[in-house]
Amino acid sequence: MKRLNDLESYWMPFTANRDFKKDPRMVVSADGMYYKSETGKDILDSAAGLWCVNAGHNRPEITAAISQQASTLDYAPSFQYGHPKAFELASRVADLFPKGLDHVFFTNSGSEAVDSTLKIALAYHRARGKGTKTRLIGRERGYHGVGFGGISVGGMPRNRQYFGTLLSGVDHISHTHLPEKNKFSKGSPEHGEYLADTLENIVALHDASTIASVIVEPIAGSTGVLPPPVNYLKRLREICDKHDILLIFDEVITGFGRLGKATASEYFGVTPDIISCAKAITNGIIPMGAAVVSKKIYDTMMDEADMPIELFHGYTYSGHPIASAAGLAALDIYRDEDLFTKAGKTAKYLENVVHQLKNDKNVIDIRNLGLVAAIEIAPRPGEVGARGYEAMKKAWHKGLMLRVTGDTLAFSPPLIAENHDIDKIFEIVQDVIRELD
Ligand code: PXG
Repeated sequence: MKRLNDLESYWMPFTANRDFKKDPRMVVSADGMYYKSETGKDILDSAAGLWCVNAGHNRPEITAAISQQASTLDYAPSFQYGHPKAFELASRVADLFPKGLDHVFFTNSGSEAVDSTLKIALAYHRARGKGTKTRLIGRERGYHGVGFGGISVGGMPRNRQYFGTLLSGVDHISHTHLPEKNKFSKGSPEHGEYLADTLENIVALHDASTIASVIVEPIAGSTGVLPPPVNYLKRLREICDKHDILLIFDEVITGFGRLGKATASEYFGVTPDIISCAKAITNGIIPMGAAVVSKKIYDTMMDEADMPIELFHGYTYSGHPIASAAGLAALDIYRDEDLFTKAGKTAKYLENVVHQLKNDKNVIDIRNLGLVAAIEIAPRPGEVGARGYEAMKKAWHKGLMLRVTGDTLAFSPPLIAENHDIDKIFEIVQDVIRELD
């Protein structure tokens, strides 16, 4: 197929632009578990796009809802005016999310959702007369998007090092990766609960009276899939409670069924004070995110804020009508097809299949939880990330869309994946791994 434009103008995000443009991996359509490439080849999607297309591609129910909405109410201002679908979607999300997390602040991405959680945490403490609680705590190896708030509390060095001094007053608890003790664990690793106590060190250093919140991904995704150690999140919750620190779970990848439940919070039985979410809220079809907050936070803001506008924050497209319509249609599919439960069942199959690659060439660790898995390949000496990158390119030529982070291959297939799809993904991956030198 002839391309109508050249490839120069588009500066692609998180992409090796020069290399891509020499040998592009271009998709032109998608359906179910598959993309179609520009040359007509079927490409199996092992990553649900970028962890967002949970109900699979090209769902007619969602496209119909979008089209209907676009021709009825294309846009409505989100400041001082409302439209019914945003309220309806907020109620539906609140209903799905853990009890007590009842209020939904809409954004357009995960990065904005994260930054909104941080701002809400600060504004909440101030509203309740604890305005000294301003420090934002994140975790090493965390990924919280690319806004300045998100990269400040985030802990992936390359996402931070090029961008100046970031926010001040930020600190990080320890990551939970203990490969010596935990490698090839199935599900949550046994060792590492004690690493939650690194929050106590931070409290000892800065004093709780200066700390607003701690944000973590319940399962660290972008850094290479690190499921939390057994009891770790519960322990973190206890320490936050002890010191009056808000606990924020960044559920941008875990929200809407990835672990077999609506949220990771539900899966682990640990309820934070705020959850950020995005991606699968609309099945990825149109951008949307949200900060979902506790009744305690919302009520405090409503009761204590001294201005008629309680929170000086929001986006032109918060609760956009078309995104709201897409969100409602996506949630209907999740419910009607019981997709979260399906994902929970397929997760067991995935665990079994992925760990069969344990003895393959250069495989140094395999991790999994829910419908998420990772295979870590030993880095080629002096060339960290090269094998991962080559694996991604080889997989494309074999008909597989594969996400890599460094030398870790990460899997997050759509929740509609059948066991035979899982088999196919790992047949191709095994081929790829065997070809890597
Ligand atoms: N928080 C978390 C936990 C995320 O995983 C974001 C925030 C930011 O969301 P937006 O919508 O602003 O991109 C994310 C995004 C990958 C990968 O393959 C992960 C993300 C995005 C792209 C690729 O690891 N997560």
